[in-house]
Amino acid sequence: MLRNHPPPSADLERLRASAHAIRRSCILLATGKGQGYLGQALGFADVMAALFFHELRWDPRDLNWPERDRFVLSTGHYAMLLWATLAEAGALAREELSTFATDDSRLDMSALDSSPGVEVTGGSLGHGLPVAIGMALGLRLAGSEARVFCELSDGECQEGSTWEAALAAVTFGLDQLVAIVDANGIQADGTIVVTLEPLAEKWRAFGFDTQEIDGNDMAAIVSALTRARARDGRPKAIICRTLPGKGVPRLERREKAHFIRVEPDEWAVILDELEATYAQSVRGTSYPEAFDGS
Ligand SMILES: Cc1ncc(C[n+]2csc(CCOP(=O)(O)OP(=O)(O)O)c2C)c(N)n1
Repeated sequence: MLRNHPPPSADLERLRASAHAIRRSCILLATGKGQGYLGQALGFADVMAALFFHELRWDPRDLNWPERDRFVLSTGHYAMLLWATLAEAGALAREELSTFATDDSRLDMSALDSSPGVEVTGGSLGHGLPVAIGMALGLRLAGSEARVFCELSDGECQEGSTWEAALAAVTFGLDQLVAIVDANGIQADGTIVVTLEPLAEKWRAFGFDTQEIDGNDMAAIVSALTRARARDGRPKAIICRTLPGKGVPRLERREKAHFIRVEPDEWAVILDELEATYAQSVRGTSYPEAFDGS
């Protein structure tokens, strides 16, 4: 997590606990607004924990450290997940989270480059990877060892700009670039409309060293990130199959999880479900009937 490299060997239980804490914060952020992009935040929390608490070389006390690995959040609407992650790492004061998506807050509903920890304004989908490639080229020219990690969504793999960028990354041999695709199977109005499959084969065909993993399996995430460290002249792609709403059964079951709105009294139930699921996963406790199918 910090400036030391290579990273320490992964403590998977600790990373899972961090992912859980991030999920809890995301639910509280959504609760405060009564709505939010919570489905994908819960789905991608494991990858964020592995990145920020294990793989990235960065400094929570100095987000602009010049030698930091860059993290590009291409999907600006995942912002709450970044705020929750930064707060968990101590890079943001927890009190600031309560300003989320209010006027004059630094923590917007969608990530802006004026916000802490945001390398580039996201949200106009399909732009993150091209920008990440420019960053990687610039860092290489400057003789920096910093790597560039670019999160992008499966919906963004429907954008031509993503594939033009992929061609460039391979042409320039950007082996310090890691594209991390949140393949959660949804987009704005439900499940993916124009098929992307076989997604991993497409990235492979473009020349990326490509891995396809269960993006909610911490051991698989850490292992994929480890392999992606290879400086072999090829950019890396990790296709993460994630479950929108992960950890909250009633959200996992929702067909439309792109933007979550629930009844005001349902937020507490959502938090309870998360805690119960986590307790079950760490202690092997049985699942409370109250949360089963209701
Ligand atoms: C270029 C562009 N077109 C359309 C949108 C509007 N938009 C915002 S989020 C979204 C859903 C895209 O699906 P995906 O990126 O897979 O995100 P997920 O549903 O998983 O959050 C769309 C179409 C946008 N932000 N940018």
